[in-house]
Amino acid sequence: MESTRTVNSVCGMCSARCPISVDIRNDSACWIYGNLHSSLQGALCARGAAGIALEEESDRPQSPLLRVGPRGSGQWQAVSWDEALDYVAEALKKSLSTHGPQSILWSDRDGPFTDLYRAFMRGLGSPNVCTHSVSCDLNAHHAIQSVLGFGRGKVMNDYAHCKHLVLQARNIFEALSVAEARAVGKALKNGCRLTVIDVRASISAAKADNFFCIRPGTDYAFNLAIIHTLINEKLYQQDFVARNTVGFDELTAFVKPYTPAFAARECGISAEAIIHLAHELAALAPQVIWHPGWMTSRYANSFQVARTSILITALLGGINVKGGILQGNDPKDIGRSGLTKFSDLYPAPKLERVDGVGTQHANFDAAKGLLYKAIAAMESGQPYPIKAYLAWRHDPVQSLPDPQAVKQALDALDLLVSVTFSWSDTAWYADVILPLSSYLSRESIIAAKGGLKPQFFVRQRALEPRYDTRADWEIIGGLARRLGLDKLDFTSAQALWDYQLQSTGLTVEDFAATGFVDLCEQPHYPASDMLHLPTASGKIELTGSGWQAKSGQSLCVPYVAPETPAADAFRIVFGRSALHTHGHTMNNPLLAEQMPENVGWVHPSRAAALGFSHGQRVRVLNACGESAGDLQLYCTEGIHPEALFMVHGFGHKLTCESRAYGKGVAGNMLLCGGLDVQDMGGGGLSLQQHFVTLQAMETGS
Ligand SMILES: Nc1nc2c(c(=O)[nH]1)N[C@H]1C(S)=C(S)[C@@H](COP(=O)(O)OP(=O)(O)OC[C@H]3O[C@@H](n4cnc5c(=O)[nH]c(N)nc54)[C@H](O)[C@@H]3O)O[C@H]1N2
Ligand SMILES: Nc1nc2c(c(=O)[nH]1)N[C@H]1C(S)=C(S)[C@@H](COP(=O)(O)OP(=O)(O)OC[C@H]3O[C@@H](n4cnc5c(=O)[nH]c(N)nc54)[C@H](O)[C@@H]3O)O[C@H]1N2
Ligand code: SF4
Ligand SMILES: [Mo]
Repeated sequence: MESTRTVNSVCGMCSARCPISVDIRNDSACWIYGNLHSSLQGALCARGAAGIALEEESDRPQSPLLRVGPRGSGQWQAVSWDEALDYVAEALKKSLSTHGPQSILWSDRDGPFTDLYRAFMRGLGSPNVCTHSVSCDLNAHHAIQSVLGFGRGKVMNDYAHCKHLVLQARNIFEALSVAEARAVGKALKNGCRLTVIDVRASISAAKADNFFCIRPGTDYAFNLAIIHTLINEKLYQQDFVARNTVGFDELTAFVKPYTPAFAARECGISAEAIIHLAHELAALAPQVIWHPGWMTSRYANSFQVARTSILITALLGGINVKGGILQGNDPKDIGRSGLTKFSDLYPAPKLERVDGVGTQHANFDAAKGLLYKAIAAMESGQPYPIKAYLAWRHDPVQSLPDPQAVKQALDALDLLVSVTFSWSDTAWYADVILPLSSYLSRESIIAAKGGLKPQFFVRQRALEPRYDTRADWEIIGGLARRLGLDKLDFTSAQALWDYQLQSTGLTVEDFAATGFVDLCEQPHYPASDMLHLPTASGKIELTGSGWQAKSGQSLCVPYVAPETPAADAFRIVFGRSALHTHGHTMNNPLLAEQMPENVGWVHPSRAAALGFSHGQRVRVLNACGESAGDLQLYCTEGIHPEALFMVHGFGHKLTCESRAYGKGVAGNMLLCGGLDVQDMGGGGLSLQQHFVTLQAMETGS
């Protein structure tokens, strides 16, 4: 019998990218666990453990595929890598010569492994790189930038020293990053208080000292009332605010009308409870974190909800202090050299972006982009046409609202390429599928993680690919070679890593023992409590003065009450389950067994009034009266009566996904016209500004 060997690598089942160790026997993975050298100490979530099932899964594209029937017909021809890459390279050359480099669009899921992709797009000369962020964290990202000058990726929540954590629309114990959930779990054991503000009783709510079941869409009123109370009752950290903030007087005047009594009427939470929370927070300040949220593409005011959450932490003195929100360190902040970037191999394109980021939207981050605007340009040709689109590790058809509208725009393309390891609605609609090896059978570029202890980490190839699939760098290299971008044609992973490490004093052997290299021994906290932030003033900008100077729009935006659903309607509300990642684990044999479909959470009083009961199957209709499929009702007192909650990612309609096919409801089908429903404060989509109705299923249907 062959002995077991262990490879340290990086989980790829979600974007948290936990450090893992993989035990391998007889060329197969037999066990995956959290890297013992890391803070995970062996721990992993259910999805991480189900990585072996993904590897062994045969319901996935097994070789490059070229579309032979109409788009979306599912008629494919299996081809060799040379044929597929030749096809894509020729089509890209045609776009370049006929419509210019700016006609090529790229989107991906962002994160630490994207530098090579960015270099490829720079090499082509296109400025049009977008991420999934418009449907995820863009509002929080821009909100943090408007107050603190740095973005979401640099935020470090110092849970270890925090004394009161507030989670508002943030479900840390189900919408997981294992290290973060463990850090919060440990903090709670050590006495940290937890307040959860949610529209339903999540697992995080079950662990809370205070749980506020808030009326959906009214969080902004709640936060303004907390700010009002902190200021009015002088509960804020006066020295800290005087030294480190600008805009206090303007903020004070703005929040004046937003009393706890006002918020109580909006949110359905008593004024006394709001005042009590403000006092509780002030008593433990400055070791307080009001989490600014993650999935914040929910409402027309989600940018303001995230912005006011940072303001509350700031008023309590919790910025850049132990136990609060810190600006994570880059290698250079602690005197170390960073990785050499692939994107430095080519100059940044000077052409204007198709989505207006940097011009019309001067404040918005070009590293994220506004994907829905790029998609609109496919159809309108304005400000210029987009003709080729590479969706890399991204399923825009399933993750953006209104799949029909997205597909209609995609129809205007000359080329749609999907690079993916699983089937997805976008892959199904593509002209070419380039199948990526699963994360256990590919290596990735070395990645840098900022934080109190910055780190480099590497994904090693634990196994050889089971099918005719390739690693990212092999696919980029193959395209680069054909397009004359020789600098990106790396012949081995070793060559790729050597390039990145050239000025760090490290070699890839330094990663062998643990899979990562810590760049300092001890956590690096700021040396002084005098802040030097990357804002225009260098201070915390309470009214977003620097942001406003660029956009010309005040950030003191009045609260607008959300619409109340009609008597037969519910506001659609989304979230995650700890057992699935978005839309790409529903067909995983182990996870499908644990959670085969989503259910619709509704309040029993609403169900009863409409004649429905717990466990009944109902059809869910969008506001245009179209059916998105059917699901089972889960009646619980633990949800606000206005809301219908479902876990995102189900309702797959691809027959090639044998386990996921036809199970549950796809949320994006419920968002008709949703590509045009946005929060232009932060640029994110408003996926919960939509209502749905329920219909009884006819017997036998
Ligand atoms: N209605 C509704 N819509 C939503 C949400 C919601 O709650 N409700 N949530 C939103 C949120 S927060 C997000 S982040 C998005 C997620 O939306 P997406 O980013 O589109 O979701 P995923 O399913 O994670 O990944 C998309 C595709 O990438 C492939 N993939 C995954 N990992 C990798 C990888 O490492 N490399 C490559 N090449 N491919 C990979 C998968 O096979 C999958 O087909 O959806 C958003 N859309
Ligand atoms: N298991 C698992 N973990 C994941 C992911 C995954 O797919 N699966 N995806 C990762 C990604 S990309 C993201 S963006 C994060 C998302 O992380 P989170 O944003 O924390 O996750 P969600 O479950 O989308 O939403 C959190 C909570 O917001 C609540 N909520 C909805 N509407 C409102 C409202 O109006 N007010 C308030 N106060 N609460 C509301 C929901 O009920 C839900 O419990 O999770 C990450 N981690
Ligand atoms: S949270 Fe779970 S699925 Fe995501 S990277 Fe970590 S172990 Fe993998
Ligand atoms: Mo997300």
